Amino acid sequence: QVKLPCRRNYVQWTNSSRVLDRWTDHEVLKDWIRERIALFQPDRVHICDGTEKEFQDLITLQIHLGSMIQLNPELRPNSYVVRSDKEDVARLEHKTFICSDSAAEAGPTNNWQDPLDTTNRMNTLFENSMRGRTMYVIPFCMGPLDSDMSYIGVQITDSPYVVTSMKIMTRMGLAVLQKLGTDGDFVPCIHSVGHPLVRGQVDSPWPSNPQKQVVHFPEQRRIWSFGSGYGGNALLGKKCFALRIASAIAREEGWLAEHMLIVGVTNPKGVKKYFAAAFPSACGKTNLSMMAPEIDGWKIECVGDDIAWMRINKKDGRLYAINPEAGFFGVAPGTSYKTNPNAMEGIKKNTIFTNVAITPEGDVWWEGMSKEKPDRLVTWLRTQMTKGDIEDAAHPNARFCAPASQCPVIDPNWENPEGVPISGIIFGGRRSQTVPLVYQARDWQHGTFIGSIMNSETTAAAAGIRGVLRPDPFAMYPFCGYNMADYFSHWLNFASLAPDEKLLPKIFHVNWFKKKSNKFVWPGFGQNIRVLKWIFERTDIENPADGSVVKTPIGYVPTPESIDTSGLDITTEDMKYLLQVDTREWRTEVDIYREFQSKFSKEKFPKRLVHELDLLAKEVAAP
Ligand code: GTP
Ligand code: SPV
Ligand code: MN
Repeated sequence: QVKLPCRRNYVQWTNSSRVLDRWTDHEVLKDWIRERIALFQPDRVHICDGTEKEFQDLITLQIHLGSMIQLNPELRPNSYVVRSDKEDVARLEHKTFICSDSAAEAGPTNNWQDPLDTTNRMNTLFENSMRGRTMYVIPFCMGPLDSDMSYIGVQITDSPYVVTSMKIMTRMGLAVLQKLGTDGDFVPCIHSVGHPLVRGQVDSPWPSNPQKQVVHFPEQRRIWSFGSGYGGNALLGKKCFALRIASAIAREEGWLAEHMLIVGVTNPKGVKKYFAAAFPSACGKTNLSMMAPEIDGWKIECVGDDIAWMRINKKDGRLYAINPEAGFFGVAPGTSYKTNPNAMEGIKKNTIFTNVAITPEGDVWWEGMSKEKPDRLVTWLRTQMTKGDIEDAAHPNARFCAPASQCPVIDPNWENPEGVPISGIIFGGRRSQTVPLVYQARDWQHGTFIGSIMNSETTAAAAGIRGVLRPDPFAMYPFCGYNMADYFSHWLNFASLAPDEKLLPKIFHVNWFKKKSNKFVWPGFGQNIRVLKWIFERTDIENPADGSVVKTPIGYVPTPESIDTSGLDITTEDMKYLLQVDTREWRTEVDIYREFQSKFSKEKFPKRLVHELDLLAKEVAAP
């Protein structure tokens, strides 16, 4: 039945009686799949068609394997919990590599390895790595199927958890094979949990391998990931493709692939504008993108919560953005009906939860979900706890994975093949000190500088210590697929792609996380609309120096009166604190930025950003 050049003769086709040839006439794709089968030696091969039946079959399989638990269908229909291995809970930045031809092309912010050595090493790791397992082939499209801005990938994986997650996070299956045709381009993505099974061996509920690594070849546009099953390491369409590989493609083709949410904001007069915002991992993108605004008359609609692909539209010369994803892979802890009601509504059904706690009723729980803790629960580490001693019930990077279409405030244009026009770009970070609630850049170059000097306190989204300040320019430090000096130049030069710089979005910076006595001063969440309102109105003003702003060394900061705080319980003193620019603190900042800039080669690093830093240093210098 199977005419594949495999060493083993019992490759079965469980998905369909048809063989590879009947699935596609794409010879390059078929050759690639055949080579992978020969290397990985899976017991079965399954080409994913993307149907609901296939999804349900794979869910049933995971339940049977003991790796997935079905939640109470009356409380949370078609929803499941998966608990990972203790060592496999977040992105692994020190095991993520950019294998460009030279180390200089990867740049000082990436881990580089020689592409040839790495290919050889990965070939050895992957040899026979799928023995005893099914190899799934997932054709997927990043972006709406009918968009010129979309790109196709094909992921091979031996994890049914990955397949069901990819079904939620991307457009996948037969429709993508059709779009690919006989010679369409695709990014080949390979993933194995690296845990082959011998006959009779009982599988682990979360198979993985200690030799975890996530490897990117930007020139060849391919991705290899081994050993980890966690989201960012295993759902290769997301950070690996849509950011690391796509950023390299975008640089070549003159567009932008960014770690940004996309949100539609409508004012009480009915005027609507879209904004894109880059905050580092676990710093508030999902929350801002679907926020329930706390001032009357304003409306928020969500286009995307994590990644934006943006290019200049030839028709009107403005910057347009699409969300390449089809689902949300969001941080669960802290998500509640108080902080993010739209996320809570959007995960009521058809959701896969990872590393959350389970209540006796068969529902989920995590820290911050409700004021009252449940009487009893089973933690993500599978231990029983009772009310008094409930602690670390969910992992701080526990996630929900839900279709975007279920979000009650999903934007009517979220799948528009042309994307949505962007009026403002907002940078932000987690800064307990120094950085004001909001400020505006003077122009595109200054805005690029503001993106380039972002620093943020580390979170649970990546393995390692939390709460340490580190550079995260454009929230892209872990995701830029090439030298960040070139990335900055790309941003600077991008202005010349617009027919007129005036058509480009205005650039802002926000910080929801400023602290006093170890407590957040700004209420955040739905109250962030007050800052969005100021930003919204600022985008109508052609010259940022006009209007009620204070010109400061870092840019234009709102006067305290120009932020609408009506009905908000916040003191004038706190507002002053949130908006202050303390030159002494900024002198320390300047030192941090200098140190960061010094990591790059002088020839590569854009002079315009050195100039901006010199300017800032001069303005904040001690009198
Ligand atoms: P990734 O998916 O990792 O890229 O993260 P994200 O940027 O989408 O972060 P998300 O919105 O999931 O927020 C992460 C954490 O920050 C959650 O625990 C939120 O509850 C918390 N958070 C979000 N917005 C705010 C805010 O305005 N104020 C405060 N204090 N916390 C917030
Ligand atoms: C992030 O870490 O920025 C995420 C989650 O959005 S992951 O998919 O793991 O990258
Ligand atoms: Mn992210």
